[in-house]
Amino acid sequence: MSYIEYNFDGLVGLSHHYGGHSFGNVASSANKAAVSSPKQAALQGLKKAKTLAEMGLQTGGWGQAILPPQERPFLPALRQLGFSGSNAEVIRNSAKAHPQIFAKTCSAASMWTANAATISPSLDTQDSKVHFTPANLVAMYHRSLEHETTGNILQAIFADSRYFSHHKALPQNTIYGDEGAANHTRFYDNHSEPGLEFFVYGAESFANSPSAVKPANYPARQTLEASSIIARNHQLSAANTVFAQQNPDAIDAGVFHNDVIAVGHGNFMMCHEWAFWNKEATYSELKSAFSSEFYVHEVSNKDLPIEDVVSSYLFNSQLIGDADNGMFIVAPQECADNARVKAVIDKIIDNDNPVKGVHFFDVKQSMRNGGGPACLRLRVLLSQQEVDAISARVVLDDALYADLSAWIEVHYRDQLTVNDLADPKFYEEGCTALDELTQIMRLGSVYDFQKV
Ligand code: SUG
Repeated sequence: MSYIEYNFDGLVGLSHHYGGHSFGNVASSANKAAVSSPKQAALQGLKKAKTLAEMGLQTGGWGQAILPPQERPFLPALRQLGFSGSNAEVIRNSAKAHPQIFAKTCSAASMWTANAATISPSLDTQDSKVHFTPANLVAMYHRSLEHETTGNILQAIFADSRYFSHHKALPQNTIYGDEGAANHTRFYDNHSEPGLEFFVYGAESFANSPSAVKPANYPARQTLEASSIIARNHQLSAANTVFAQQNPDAIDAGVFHNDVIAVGHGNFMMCHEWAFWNKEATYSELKSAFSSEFYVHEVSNKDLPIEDVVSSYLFNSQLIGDADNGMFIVAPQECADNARVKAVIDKIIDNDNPVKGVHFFDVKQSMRNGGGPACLRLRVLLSQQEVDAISARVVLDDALYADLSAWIEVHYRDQLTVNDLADPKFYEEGCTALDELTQIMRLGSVYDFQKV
């Protein structure tokens, strides 16, 4: 049976703003209160997805799909915090009483679908179903509001229980902090055979001795406990699963997810030398799981200081294609503008590994909140039968691209500040837009609008 990898890119939501909501994410803190452009952000992301869809179609190597945004402000959260009355009253009163909390309920962070869920393809699971676990994202309040709607969306798209198995998000506690696919990579030799699932965690919750390895300043968002539960729930075999810890110094330098410092695909991984705590053991565990060649391209801190890793987001590139036809790096434009990063990319392309070239994309609106090309997509490996079982309109073809572009042009604001979010009209605009989107994408009722 043939399998194809789909990149599900997150459509940027109408409330995209710079709230400085993510402690430990350098870009998010640095751009707090900057004026955002939700329209530009959504169009930039969609253009990247469209370009990759066309390239994938030409080579037949991969597919491209879209995940919808979530409703914001998220009124169920504000009501849970004790604000009551009509929608307009809830919005006005909460924005006045607790502007910072209110802004968090407006975050469009679900655009970074690499954090939406962890997904194991049917090739890797004991029951031969695709397994989905929405990430609880408990480390940041604004992101912890995503998992329920994310679960609704994934269940609406992958509805056929013959092929798809959905798990609940892990318990809402930092012991089980889970940030989804940003800390999960699937390596493989061949698209039609079981792969190697690689889980990277920031800390072990129950290793509380004074010598426990953990960051000193910023949170370790993913725990070993969370990754282990997911591997168990997804029915992965121990032989095809590898766990590794992030280097805590990297987290303290602003590397809040593994996908800010390492990216892997097929039989290749490129990473910075500070990516893993016990790097030699990690590399050799990965290599020994492969019967054929497994390539690791490690970039030294001398060639690329950690500050450049965080500002350029080189390792938040996507890797697309395969070893036979060549892999390509899909990098943020910021990498082309940094001479040191550019030199590193040239070296990767020249070296003995499957990478043949690079494409740069402008996703600046997202980058200013710490989200590069890889953050914006969730990888789902599917057989043709599984693709055929999807009834929602999510695969990005010319017609869906045209409909989504027109929808963005009509409903999105050119500019948005945090103050604009407190206008009840903004919420109403969002509900109207998302109602229309559910029709365009044939999603059913995935949102929780409160029409009072
Ligand atoms: O969780 N930024 C996101 C960025 C997520 C990037 N994802 C991956 N690396 N996979 C985060 O920190 C900032 C929102 C704000 O400050 O307005 C934010 O949530």
